[in-house]
Amino acid sequence: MTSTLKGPGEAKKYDGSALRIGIIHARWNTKLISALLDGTLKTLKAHGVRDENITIQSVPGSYELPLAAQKMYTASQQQSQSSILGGGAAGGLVSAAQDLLGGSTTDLTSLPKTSSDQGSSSGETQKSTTKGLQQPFDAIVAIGALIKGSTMHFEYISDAVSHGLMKVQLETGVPVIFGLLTLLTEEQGLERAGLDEGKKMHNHGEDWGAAAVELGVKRKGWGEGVFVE
Ligand code: DLZ
Repeated sequence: MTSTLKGPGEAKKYDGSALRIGIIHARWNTKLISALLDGTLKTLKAHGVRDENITIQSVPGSYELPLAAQKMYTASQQQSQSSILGGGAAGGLVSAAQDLLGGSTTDLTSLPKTSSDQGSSSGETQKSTTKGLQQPFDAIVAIGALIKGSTMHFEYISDAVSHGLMKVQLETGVPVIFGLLTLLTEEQGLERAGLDEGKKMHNHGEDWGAAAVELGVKRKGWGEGVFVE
């Protein structure tokens, strides 16, 4: 990564091996999204986050990101509670109660849930793997790329999604990493996804993966009254 004035500075390397991370990404502007997703995964893994502890889901466009992030978090809590109670009838009761109290999560729980979800249309469902951590997500990365067109669409969606993601993280208390590019031109997107010929910038997904690990580790500390630096 080149050193410039702008940017988060040299990140301390946090240990992500005890973290469970959710990634929600839009499918609009797929070329950018897939590079940004790769960048995010690269740094998550470089920080020790294991494959089986990363759950990836997709939604059509960025507008869907806040709701999906919120519901993914609820689903991860549901999985965690079911696993504590050993699943089966008790787990089923917990799920049913959460459905009544927290609104239905049926839409997301009926979709694939692990990093093997790459837009399968088979409707195949996957429960939390027994290999992976059974805790709720420690951080969620929301990835999207909005490109300005000739109408006000871009302004409305950028604003709604930014506020929506902030609301989700403050209401759930789980860090939601802001992986939304709000682009005036396609070229800006290629640069920020590390895809431009001149390699003007690095892949911003790499920053998002590192931010997810740092916030995941710090939040665990805060929960225990410890300030991890
Ligand atoms: C409709 C639309 C447009 C025009 N542009 C984008 C975009 O640049 N990036 C993006 O992520 N999504 C776009 N969308 C789709 C909306 O986010 C949303 O999926 C639809 O309006 C359906 O709610």
